[in-house]
Amino acid sequence: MASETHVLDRPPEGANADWTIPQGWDAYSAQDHATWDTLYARQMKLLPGRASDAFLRGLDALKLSESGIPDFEELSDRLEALTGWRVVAVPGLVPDDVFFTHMANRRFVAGNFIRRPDQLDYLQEPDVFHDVFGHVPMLADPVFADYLAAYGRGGLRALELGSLKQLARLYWYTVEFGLVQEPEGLRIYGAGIVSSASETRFSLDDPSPNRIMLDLARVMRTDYRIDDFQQTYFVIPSFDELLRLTVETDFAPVYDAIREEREIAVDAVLPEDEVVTEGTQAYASSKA
Ligand code: HBI
Ligand code: FE
Repeated sequence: MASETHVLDRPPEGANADWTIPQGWDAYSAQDHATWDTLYARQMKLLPGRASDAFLRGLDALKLSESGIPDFEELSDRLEALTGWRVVAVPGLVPDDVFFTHMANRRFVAGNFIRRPDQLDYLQEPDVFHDVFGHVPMLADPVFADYLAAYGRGGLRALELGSLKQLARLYWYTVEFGLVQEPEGLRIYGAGIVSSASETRFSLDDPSPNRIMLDLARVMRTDYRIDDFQQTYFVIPSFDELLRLTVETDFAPVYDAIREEREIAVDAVLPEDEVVTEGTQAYASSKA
């Protein structure tokens, strides 16, 4: 959900040098908690049978079903006992090096604000519902938790190599908008999808988008949309495979190889793609 325009270049008033702030749980209004409960109830009507097993197990393990916006300290104590991750509050999008340093140290940065009741369906910046309901349950899964920590380390390296744009696409098409194959069929694990009622349906049920098996170099060349449904979703066979890919790949030569190649359009299907479903792109052309 990173929209570059909103990233400040220094910690705002009152924030620590690492951009963390107190969550301010006592300051949430009854309306804030009610907004969380409304969003939670709406997603839980949709997600059983659509979200990955790991996501649903994470919701239970972290007791996110309890009412109201979670207290990050209590949530982090449960999460840390499972996979060593903690959730830290930040005022909004943080700079890349800050983001990746926290991630490499198993600290997930989460906005402490929640959307207004009139923004239930969409907001540009990640709020506490996108960050905590969308991202945090997957961090209770040991394999995915290792993947995201490895991604954080990879992000710091990509910064040094000037290849962050390519690596950000891997994040986008996995952590934000990823699908995974399970015995009963495709399931959602991407935070941007599980936290959105409309995209939860669209990503699995709509004939419009492509669904293509993830190939690392292919994803890192593929553009993405930050302001509308994805026109292509990438599918992984398992989280074990995603972790293996990330840990076993030396990214530097991949960055060099794809730097010479053209970017791939959001709706493209290539001859070498392992296609699960080729989309009609009817949604995208209806919006054009
Ligand atoms: N990238 N640099 C940067 N900073 C962020 O805060 C950030 C990001 N990428 C994705 C992202 N935040 C969102 O996924 C949050 O939900 C974490
Ligand atoms: Fe996000």
